[in-house]
Amino acid sequence: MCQLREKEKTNRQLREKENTNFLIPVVKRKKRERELAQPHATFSTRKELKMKQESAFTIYGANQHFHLASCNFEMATTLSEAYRDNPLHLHHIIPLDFSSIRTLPDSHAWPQSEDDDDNNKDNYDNDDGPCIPIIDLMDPNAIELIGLACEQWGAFQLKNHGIPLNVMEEVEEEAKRLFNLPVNRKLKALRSGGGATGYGRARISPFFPKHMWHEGFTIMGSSCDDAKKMWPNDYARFCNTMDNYQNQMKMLAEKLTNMIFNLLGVSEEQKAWINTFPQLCEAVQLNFYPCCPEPNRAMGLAPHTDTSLLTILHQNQTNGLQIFKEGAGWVPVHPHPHTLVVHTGDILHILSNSRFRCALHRVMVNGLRQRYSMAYFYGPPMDYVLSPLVLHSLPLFRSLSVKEYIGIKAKNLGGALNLIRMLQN
Ligand SMILES: O=C(O)CCC(=O)C(=O)O
Repeated sequence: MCQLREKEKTNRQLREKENTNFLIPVVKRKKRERELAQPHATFSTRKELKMKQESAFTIYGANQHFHLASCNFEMATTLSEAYRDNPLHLHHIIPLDFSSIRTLPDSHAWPQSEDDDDNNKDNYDNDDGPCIPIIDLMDPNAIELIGLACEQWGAFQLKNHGIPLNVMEEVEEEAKRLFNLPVNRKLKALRSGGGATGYGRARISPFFPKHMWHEGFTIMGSSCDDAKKMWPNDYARFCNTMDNYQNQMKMLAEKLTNMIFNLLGVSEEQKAWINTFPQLCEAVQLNFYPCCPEPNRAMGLAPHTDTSLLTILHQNQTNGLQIFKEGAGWVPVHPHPHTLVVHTGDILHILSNSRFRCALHRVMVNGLRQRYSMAYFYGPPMDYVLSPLVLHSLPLFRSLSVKEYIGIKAKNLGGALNLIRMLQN
């Protein structure tokens, strides 16, 4: 009996650790939840208020935040399946027309979090303090350095990665071309309520009480159908650029995965899926953070971890990305020319039996500069069974397919990792 209680206690502690809401501590959060539950506190217009009342979402209980970003056509279908019972309301899909906004609407004004009391949002681009490692892929010790960065941070910056400069310049240019389109053109490629691809707010939007200062565009497989809707006569440039970017990123992701798996001691058989194209889960996410009239009260992208195995991110030369590090708070990831950011996602966290962190990250916005980022999400096929690959201790997670894990995340919002965590002996 005692042992059982001890087990329950350990599990509870583990869950609590994992469930830490990095945005707002519990007591404060409860108070804010009550405040935010007042519709007028969140939504400025009657229409928005009505939408909120109609919405079936209960967003205030969300603990660990995540990003449902991954995969190709099959994945898009699965995500739609996962959301069929909870289709998003239009106000969680259609972004604000930022070009016409001069003041921060209440719907986009975020409460200050306690983490920011120490590490003030004002200082998010200050240069002092810790920062994620910058690793040279040509360094003879690159594998060890990457392993260390994944253990300590769940993220690193990568230089000499081999992605040609023109590929990065072109994808940035096309992302700018897309987000600079008039709203009515972008809305032609609007994501559907249960859909995963196209133009819209961040897919994590319903899990937060406030809206983000952000527009996104998600690609899984070919982007041509959506591109044709926005540029009926001139879509090829966009599609080709996105295909090229995706292919280049895939090669890099494969290389990094091989390196990481070698470091973990994963067998050839266990990593055979790496070459199973086209069933891989991969996606490109274009992000735009317009200049904001009150950047300190707004949030570009709320804290989340990626579902992927690895995420590779190109950011334009505008600050904003931050990674949460225990003991240090929110740490800025300053852009360096020709350098990519790599995050480890939930899947690598599971496969490494918690050895590697999944980086909790968010994006702050800027009063003067627009930020663009292009994320590539990479992971094993949908039917791949996730379970810790190399065990020096008991497995911390039960086995389940990628598809099942995505379903758990979709239905339970946060805390998905806790739901697959095994009891400790
Ligand atoms: O814009 C960024 O730097 C972060 C993007 C991101 O986290 C995402 O797309 O999931």
